Amino acid sequence: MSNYLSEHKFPEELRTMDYDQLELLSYELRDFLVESVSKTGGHLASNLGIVELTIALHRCFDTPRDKIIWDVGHQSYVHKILTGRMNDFENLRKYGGISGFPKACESEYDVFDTGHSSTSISLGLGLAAARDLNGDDYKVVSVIGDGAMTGGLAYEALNNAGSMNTNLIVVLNDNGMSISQNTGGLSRSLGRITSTDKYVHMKTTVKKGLSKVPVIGDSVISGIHNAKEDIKYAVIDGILFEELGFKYIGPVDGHDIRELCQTLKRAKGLMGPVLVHAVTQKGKGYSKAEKQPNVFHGIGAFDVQTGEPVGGSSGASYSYVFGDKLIDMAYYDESVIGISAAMTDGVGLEEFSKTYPDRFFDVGIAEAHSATFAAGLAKAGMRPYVAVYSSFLQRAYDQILEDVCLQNLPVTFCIDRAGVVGADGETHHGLFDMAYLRSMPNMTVLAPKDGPELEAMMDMSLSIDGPCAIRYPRGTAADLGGPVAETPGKAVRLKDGTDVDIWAAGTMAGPALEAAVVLEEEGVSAGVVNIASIAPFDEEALKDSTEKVPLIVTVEDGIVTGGIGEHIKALAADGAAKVINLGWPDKFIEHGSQDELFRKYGLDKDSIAELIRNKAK
Ligand SMILES: Cc1ncc(C[n+]2csc(CCOP(=O)(O)OP(=O)(O)O)c2C)c(N)n1
Repeated sequence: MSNYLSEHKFPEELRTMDYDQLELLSYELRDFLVESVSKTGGHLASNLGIVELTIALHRCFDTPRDKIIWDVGHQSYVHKILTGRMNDFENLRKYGGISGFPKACESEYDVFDTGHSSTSISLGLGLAAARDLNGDDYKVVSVIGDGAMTGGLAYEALNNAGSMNTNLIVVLNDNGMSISQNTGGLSRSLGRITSTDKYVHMKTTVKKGLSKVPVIGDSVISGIHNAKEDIKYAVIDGILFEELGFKYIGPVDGHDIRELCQTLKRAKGLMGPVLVHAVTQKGKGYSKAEKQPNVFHGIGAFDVQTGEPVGGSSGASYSYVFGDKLIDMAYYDESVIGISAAMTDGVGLEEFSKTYPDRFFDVGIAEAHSATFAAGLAKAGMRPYVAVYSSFLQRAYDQILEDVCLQNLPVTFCIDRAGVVGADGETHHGLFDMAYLRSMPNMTVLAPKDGPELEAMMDMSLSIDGPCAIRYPRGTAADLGGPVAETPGKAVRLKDGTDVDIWAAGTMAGPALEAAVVLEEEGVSAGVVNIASIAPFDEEALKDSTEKVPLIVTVEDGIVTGGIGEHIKALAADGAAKVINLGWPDKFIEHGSQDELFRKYGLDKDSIAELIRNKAK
């Protein structure tokens, strides 16, 4: 068994190793990835699929002088291992440990902090344009998956790059998968290219040819490769990328380091924008991940032998409660439609997509389009439910405002992963939705305190003749008991108190109620109000509250700036009650478990109780 990973200095020594050694290194990397991610959790399948491509990129390019930009960045583990961070993997995605995404503060090899899809070509093109203006000559390589290529921003960048004639290399890592099976016309077209008899035949012919050459020099390979390119140009008519102004090279076997290196070398020598199409297998080398690449896309700790999860939470998640309820609603109402932007599983719509395939749409990684598409459906009488993670919905700000709210169309946004999400960190926390949605005219914004209230609010959404958003967090759905909201615009009192009222948004009602119990035992009488309806807001109930108690504490799992707490403070400004806002501060919140972050930022029950204990005296 080789031991290159611990004995060599990377990425420098990749450039002096021979191809046999590099192949052995790829086995070591896969072993390490499986072992390591089985303990910490993380994005396994995408990284298993990109081992050879990462080796080839760092071998062929002079990193960090040359810039590699990883789209989304979830597939950057191999890159991190090969750029000096192997020993940090035991703390991958943990509080204080390395991030699961590229982070410029971690390494000079990480060019941008990424996490949201389809940005790499724009980022690369910007770098390349600045390089040209500055008279520099480094290379810029954007590595983008076929899933990320379904995002509109990627096309805007391709279109722009095609007319700029700057040197930019785009490597398309095509594994046929987004998180689930990839969707759309481009995916179909790529599939056609890689499944043609000619491509399969060429691949085997060239491989056989290579194996017959006893000592393979670079010039021999180049010769074969060029011939191969010529055939491909001839067989693939009107390829989209060529039409857009790119030189297209491919498809190449993304697990053949030699072929990859030859191709990248060729791409480096070409002028203008070049697209290298590499075909890879998601989950490669670990049979469980090869069979279920969607399950191993992002996974918690698991048993390597069985592939089964270890630990983790039990009980139905909010995503599940949402998906199950939507199936129910669709049964009684034929206008109910489910929409996902490439997150069918994650948002809990898997079962819906099978039960009502005609009324389900996976639109690709295209959140902006999902909102406007839903507007079209609603205009024609449908009741679309767009299920989307909070942080990804940021992509659709303008579409929600202009295409949904301005027309007052009954589109419901079911906003999953609202609040801090934990290990995925800055790019994935959903902290801004309340702040930007509650200011949109016509928009009703609801936040359930628990699972039963989520179901009640979904029923409520059908009675709202306009845009609606329901936000709920990552994790197991709570059941706090007590009354649930029945009408938009109404808050729900969960507990009476005389010293303080805690106004809690959504699931923050849980820690608020717990804090109230702790305080009660200490002789502080704390009431709890579930805000429930962020917009419209129940001003009457607030007026009652400010007249009864001297202190109001607002708690929200969202950014304080522009949030509901600030609104409450403004409304109560003329009254006698003092208002204190709790929520996330005005900065990007790091990764760590949800519990750790709630504790650190004073949003767990103990911190809420302590603050009130000090202020209510
Ligand atoms: C704007 C946005 N929407 C959704 C996601 C969630 N997401 C992360 S990776 C991924 C699939 C990416 O597929 P692909 O680019 O083909 O990479 P692969 O994992 O297949 O290598 C999705 C949908 C995201 N990161 N950003």
